[in-house]
Amino acid sequence: VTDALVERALDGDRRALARLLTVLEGGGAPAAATLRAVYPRSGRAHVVGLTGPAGSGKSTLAAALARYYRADGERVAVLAVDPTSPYSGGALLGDRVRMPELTLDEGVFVRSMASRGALGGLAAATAGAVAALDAAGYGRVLVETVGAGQDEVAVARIAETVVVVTVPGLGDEVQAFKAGLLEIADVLVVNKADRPDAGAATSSLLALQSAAPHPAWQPPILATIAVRDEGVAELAAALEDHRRYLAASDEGHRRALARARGSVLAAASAELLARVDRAAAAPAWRDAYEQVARRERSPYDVAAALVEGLEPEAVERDDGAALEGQRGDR
Ligand SMILES: Nc1nc2c(ncn2[C@@H]2O[C@H](COP(=O)(O)OP(=O)(O)OP(=O)(O)O)[C@@H](O)[C@H]2O)c(=O)[nH]1
Ligand SMILES: [Mg+2]
Repeated sequence: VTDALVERALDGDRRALARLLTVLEGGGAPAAATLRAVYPRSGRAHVVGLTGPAGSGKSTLAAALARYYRADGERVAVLAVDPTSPYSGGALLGDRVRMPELTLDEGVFVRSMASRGALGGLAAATAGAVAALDAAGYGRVLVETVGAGQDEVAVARIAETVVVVTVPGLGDEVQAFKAGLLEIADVLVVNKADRPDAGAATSSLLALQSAAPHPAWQPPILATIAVRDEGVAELAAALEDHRRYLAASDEGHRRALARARGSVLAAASAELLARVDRAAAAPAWRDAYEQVARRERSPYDVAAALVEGLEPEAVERDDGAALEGQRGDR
């Protein structure tokens, strides 16, 4: 990665930015070097996560929000992250189809990411991509993720403001939120409000919410019809309210620290996994696998030996000494 590529990308060259995101997606030392250049110049964008069940209308809503912000002259990036798919090509196509007018707009940048290439590092890669888009001057960065598993929640937590998009008629609304979706929601959206059972969905969310009231910020519950741009202005206003709330309270700082910790953890996990992967591929371990296959050794024991023997240093580091004083900290 050249400094020139970073400069061009942050200067508004969209092809350079696309290449930068590919580098970040790939992980490893090139991604680390890129992020080092980009990170100090990020921190201005409002990063909004859109998550929820498959097909609830997240992409449609992201497009509607993008149009709304564009009408105000703001620059918008949409990052569609699919933790369930190893391929990013298909998702990108889908988003293109739904956002034809936006892909012609120089003020909008749409990108899909999948777990391909980022070995266990989707959250790390996403955080890097968000930083790059932010540094490139996209004032609104919308991050779409499907689902409610651990990876999805980890990705959603990259955002400052998390919107959980649900739809009427999911059946047991409680089921859908079990995995912690409700806990991470800053704004709740009942999309497809053109459906007859939209009122019931809103009521059940309200009931759930009153069972666990949040003292400082009660996530608003909004109805939208994304396909008709209905409720989008109200959603944008709620996002702005939440951003102001974060800025005016300790919560903003607390969350920034939690995000910092989360992104360090994600990067550390990806790095460790890459090291383990490299080590496990070494011919020296072949005998050990034979022994495991013959049930002479347990996978755990071989794993312990593998971890024990990990190369101490794989990635060029900026400042190793900075970690010295942190040892006692859990
Ligand atoms: N009736 C109705 N349909 C909608 C609305 N919003 C989105 N849809 C439709 O719902 C379908 C799914 O919308 P998407 O925006 O792709 O949903 P998504 O949540 O991004 O889907 P995944 O990314 O696959 O999880 C599309 O056919 C949309 O046209 C709405 O407000 N009302
Ligand atoms: Mg989508």
